[in-house]
Amino acid sequence: MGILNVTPDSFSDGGIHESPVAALEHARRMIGEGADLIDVGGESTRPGAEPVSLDEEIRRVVPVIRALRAEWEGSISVDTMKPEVAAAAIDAGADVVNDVSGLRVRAMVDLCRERRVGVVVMHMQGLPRTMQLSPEYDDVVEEVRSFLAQRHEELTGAGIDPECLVYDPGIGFGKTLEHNLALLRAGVQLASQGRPLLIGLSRKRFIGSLLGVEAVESRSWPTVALTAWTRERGAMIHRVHEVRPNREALTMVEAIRGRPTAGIS
Ligand code: HH2
Repeated sequence: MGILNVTPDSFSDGGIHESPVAALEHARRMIGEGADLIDVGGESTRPGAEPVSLDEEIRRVVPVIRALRAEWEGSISVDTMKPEVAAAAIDAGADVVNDVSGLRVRAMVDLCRERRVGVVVMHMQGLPRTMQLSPEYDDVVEEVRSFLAQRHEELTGAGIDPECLVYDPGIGFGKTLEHNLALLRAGVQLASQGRPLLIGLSRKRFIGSLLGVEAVESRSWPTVALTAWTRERGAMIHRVHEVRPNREALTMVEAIRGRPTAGIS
């Protein structure tokens, strides 16, 4: 999953792909490098980020999704917590909703069921503005696992096809360094009911903490190493900024595992 942030303030690539033309170019590059899925986001969820208005978020993501859909048949997800944005994105051609709040809003559940889109259900403690102030768990692995399992029951109970669901522990979303490491260690145990596990760790802050360096650019190679590691721990979808090196790492892992590498060039 290649990340396409159409935002002025994302932590890693804010402002770079803000115009629709630049965004589309970046999407094409990631597809050329082997992305199967492009995740378009119009609101930064970095710790402390200010919320964006509905109209502004729609204005950012819809033109990019429409233009990308016109030239590409792969999967396009919209990274949003707002059902109105998700609806506009689906009308424009998105076929997956990536909701970092885990579909807390009932209208989002109804929309995903009615439009029968794929859904990424992520765990987050709190909300982006405050989530890193003092994250606390008794047992982070058990709490995230049981939250995702409970969401599975609730969402399928509300009529969402289980085949549409993907789960994500939400690395960095209301988690300390130790929490993130525990979740990465747990791997596939976190995914509910055998549904695929998605991991988003690309260039995140915990990597900088472990290395003792601040620069976001210095987090790229460790991201690639962790992509290979998390694949071994059962992750099936890897949300990354830099597609080529991560795709190459996955090609190596799949070759060693002896699995077919269909779609990996
Ligand atoms: N991480 C970010 C945003 N969306 N979605 C899922 N499912 N999982 C994640 O781990 C995840 C996510 C944060 O990364 P990024 O999009 O690069 O930054 P920002 O939120 O500042 O735009």
